[in-house]
Amino acid sequence: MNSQQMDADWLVFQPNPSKPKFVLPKGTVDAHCHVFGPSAEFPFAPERKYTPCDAGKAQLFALRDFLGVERNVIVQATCHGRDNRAMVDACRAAGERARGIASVGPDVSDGELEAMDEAGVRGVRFNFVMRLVDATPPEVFLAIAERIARLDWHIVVYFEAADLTRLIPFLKRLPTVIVVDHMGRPDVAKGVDHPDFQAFLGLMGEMDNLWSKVTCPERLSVQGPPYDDVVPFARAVVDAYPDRVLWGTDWPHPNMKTHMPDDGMLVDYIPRIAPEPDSQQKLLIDNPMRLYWAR
Ligand code: 0GY
Repeated sequence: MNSQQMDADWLVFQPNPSKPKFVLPKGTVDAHCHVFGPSAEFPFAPERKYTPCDAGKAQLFALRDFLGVERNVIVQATCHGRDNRAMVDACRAAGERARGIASVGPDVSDGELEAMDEAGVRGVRFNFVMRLVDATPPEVFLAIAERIARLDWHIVVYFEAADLTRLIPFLKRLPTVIVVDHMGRPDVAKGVDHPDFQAFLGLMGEMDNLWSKVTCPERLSVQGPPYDDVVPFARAVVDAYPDRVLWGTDWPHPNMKTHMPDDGMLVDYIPRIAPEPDSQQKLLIDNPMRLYWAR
């Protein structure tokens, strides 16, 4: 099969990121990244909402080694729909150095779940961002949640800040650890003290199974690099819940419109949101190891 043509306005990841000044501690996990294809080998799904550039496992592993990352958590990207083959292939190729998060429908078989578990998949992603996916009824997600809980997997949720209030009753019914992508995408222009972001922090206080990725300053920032306006948000989550936060690059940065981040700069952002060695150890190593590498 020929490769699929990327969208005309697609921004390609930076091929030569800067070398970070911050030296990542040994064992660091990039807990949010993706692979796209390559589409000649792993075609993008017919139901996709965007067609990206190719960004396969070889390029991901090269970035991992360049940045000084030890392990990756590869999250199924919506451009591959529920066809998890590219993500699973990358997990298998990385061996113990990668884990995966899948996207599945109600028709997934127990055998398929077990095969993914064996490849290193440890969770599913429930996506509520409608520019990326069509809506899934909550009962469908809840039925999947019950099944994957038996495998000791967890659930990653992706939603916009405006949807949090509506989703709280649903989140409270989920039986596993829940990891929220990108701090629930706060509107950083409103400031860290705004009731919307305080409600998210409050919910983490109420639900001790709720974790947050303190990822994607490049996506949330209004000011742009070096993302000063996002620092207080990530820092607030790290300070309040140091045992339930994860860091990641989000390489290859799907759907960025304003600019493409420098992955080296995203590493240099870490000490700004987790200044102490103790909080860095938890954010970069202890938390992701507990969640993804317990077995
Ligand atoms: C992210 C963000 C985005 C895309 C996806 O799976 C995806 O397509 O996750 C986005 O466009 O905001 O977390 O990578």
